[in-house]
Amino acid sequence: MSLVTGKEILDAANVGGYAVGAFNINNMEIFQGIIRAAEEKNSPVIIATSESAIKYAGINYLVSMVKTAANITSVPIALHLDHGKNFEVIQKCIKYGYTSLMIDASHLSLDENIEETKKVVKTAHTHNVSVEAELGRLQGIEDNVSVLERDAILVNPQDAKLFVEETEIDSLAPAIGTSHGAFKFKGEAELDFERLDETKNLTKIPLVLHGASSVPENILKKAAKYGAKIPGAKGVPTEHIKKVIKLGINKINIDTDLRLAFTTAIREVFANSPEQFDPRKILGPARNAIYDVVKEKIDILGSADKAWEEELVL
Ligand code: TD4
Ligand code: CA
Ligand code: ZN
Repeated sequence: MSLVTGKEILDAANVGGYAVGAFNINNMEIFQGIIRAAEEKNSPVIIATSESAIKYAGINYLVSMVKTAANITSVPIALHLDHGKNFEVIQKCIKYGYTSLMIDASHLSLDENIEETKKVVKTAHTHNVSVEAELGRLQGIEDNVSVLERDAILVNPQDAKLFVEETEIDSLAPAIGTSHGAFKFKGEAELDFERLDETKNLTKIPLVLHGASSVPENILKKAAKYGAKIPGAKGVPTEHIKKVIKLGINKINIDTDLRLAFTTAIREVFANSPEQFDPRKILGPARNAIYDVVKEKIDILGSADKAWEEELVL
């Protein structure tokens, strides 16, 4: 089938009460690992590329790779621009056939964020491209953060309602205490579930959780065994992920867990087989590690067997 829109995938998830993984890619092996897992689990999948991923791999290579997979696979795939900040990159993605994009103007004031997001929605929707936007800052809420600070960092549910009505976005990423990367929490992993619940009740649209990697203990252990030095790493516990999905999150963004799995597998090969220099013998196991992680995520998110039938392009 051809690429599907982000909206098609996320509206179905919203109705069905599950979430779909948005997995970031930078190269072919990461991508193939994800697709193989989605096929194995018969799950829809969102392939995310950041602006820096596009810079690294080249938009032509990324788009051809993802469209090729879509043509030969039976699972629905959306190609998504993650954290689009530059209007030229956004326009380029639309031109190249992306089916979903995020406009990240959450660092601006609410009014400016609305203006910027509206502008993107207008062009994107003309081309049948879905739009995600963000409210609040991706930052942890430590115990000592005051109520005032919390209000400044996290999503305001009333603002979210206004924002969704004004902009006509297809999905919203509300900040509820997660952050990007491997160091999300200093103490307990704390998320603001109440704000999430209120935001869902007031907006009803598909919601997105950024910074959703779990930074699994077993992978950290293995990485450390083979020489990694990433002390203090901590992610979002799986129980929290299950809870936010119950409260209305329909898209779960995962990058860090893929990076950790991929590079840990490479470390293992180098440590155990220092004579090895065939890239396929090094990146093959890394691709398998991506497959394992994504399969596990799909089970947690509840998107297994949610792929729908469409005729194959022959
Ligand atoms: O949106 N994302 C992925 C962000 C990756 C962007 O990084 P580059 O600019 O270096 O490509 C997430 O929300 C992922 O969250 P995670 O918990 O996996 O870090
Ligand atoms: Ca932002
Ligand atoms: Zn993000």
